[in-house]
Amino acid sequence: MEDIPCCPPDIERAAGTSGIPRIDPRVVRQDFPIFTRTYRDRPLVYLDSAASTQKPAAVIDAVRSFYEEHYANIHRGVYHLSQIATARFEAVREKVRDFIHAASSREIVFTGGTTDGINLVARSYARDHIREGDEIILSTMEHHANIVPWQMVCEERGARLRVIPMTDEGELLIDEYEKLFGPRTRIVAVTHVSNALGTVNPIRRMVRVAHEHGVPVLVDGAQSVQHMPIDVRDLDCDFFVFSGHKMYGPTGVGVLYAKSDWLERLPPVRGGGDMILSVSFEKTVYNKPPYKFEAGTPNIAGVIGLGAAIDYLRALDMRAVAVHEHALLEQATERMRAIPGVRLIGTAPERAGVLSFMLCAVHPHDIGTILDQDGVAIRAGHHCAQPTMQRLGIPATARASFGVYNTDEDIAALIAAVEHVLKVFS
Ligand code: 7TS
Repeated sequence: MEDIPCCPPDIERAAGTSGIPRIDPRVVRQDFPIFTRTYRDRPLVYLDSAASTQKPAAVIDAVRSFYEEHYANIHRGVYHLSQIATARFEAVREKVRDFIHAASSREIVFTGGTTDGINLVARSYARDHIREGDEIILSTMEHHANIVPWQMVCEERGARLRVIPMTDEGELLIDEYEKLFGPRTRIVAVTHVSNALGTVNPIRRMVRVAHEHGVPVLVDGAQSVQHMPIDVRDLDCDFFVFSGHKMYGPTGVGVLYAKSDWLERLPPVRGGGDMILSVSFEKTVYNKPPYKFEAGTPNIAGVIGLGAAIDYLRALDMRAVAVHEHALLEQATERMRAIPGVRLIGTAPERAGVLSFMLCAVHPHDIGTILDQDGVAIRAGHHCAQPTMQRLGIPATARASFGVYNTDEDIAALIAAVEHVLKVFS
């Protein structure tokens, strides 16, 4: 199998940047209608792509034209229009498979997003695999979406969480991770990239360790799939989840990838239409995967938009996306580090997409508010990662996060706005 490097420094080491097309964000911006508008009488400086990315015209148009020209419910119509809608919907399943290098499109389940995918796995897996006294391994840097569903399972089953510790810089302690495994460990659920710190975790290695103990791994790819090439077979994870809206697609749609034998073995958690082969009051026979997990009418137009987002990213080339965003992150990190009074939060050597920071004596919400007045949109808060904040002993951070459309000027605007905040509070 082609060995796909999975984080930007890997990509540069493996290929140089020679065979990789270069992204010109000024050209890319022209694909995004929102950047033709001004915001507070200036060009929009959008540095909150980790929360949600803006949408290219290709995605907006795909959704609109689907509704205008091809719309019908899927998997049920004998009429031509429904068959076209079904074919387009199923073509996206194959696109997703190809994008993340899954072995089969039967391993691709459409969900409502990352949160939905994690809840699905937690509930389905728990039914036959988690008992009283069992253990679930998570990391300190998980988003609440990869904590709370497991906590709910623990409450229901009498199981408990074991947490991988991390350094002050935001790196997981892999030796400590290895020590957490025991006879009661049932699953590992870990984020690929931290949304609060930007840390890229060594997933391949973590999966290898878990598999040596016979334990499956769920990877939260919400903050990785839009920043770097993903090869789920190379990662060898059992489950991989992500959201459409963070990768230039619509809201309300996402993907659960699972190795096919898991999808065969795991029970569905939502019952209804489409997930069955036959129903009687005596007995229901479930459909085969992935349909077994897709009860009811799905977000058909959302899936179509997700397909357009994948086409868009593929045309840019995910290696190019990784190199471009890595360069932005390096530049922003260096320039922020040079400002007295700035404290960077999350300084692991391998990072992607996110720059978290604090300014001495200024609450992150005040940073966010003043930056907004300067036309710079960032997020301030705990980023739905309260345990990460607790570990670092801070209430919140200000966070700039990057996408394919961000430019050097965006970084310059961020730096100028941060200097403005420091002046206001000096
Ligand atoms: N996991 C990670 C790592 C995330 O960053 C997020 C959302 C989720 C799960 C949940 O994704 P959803 O699409 O189901 O909501 N993260 C963020 C963020 O960083 N700012 O706003 C949402």
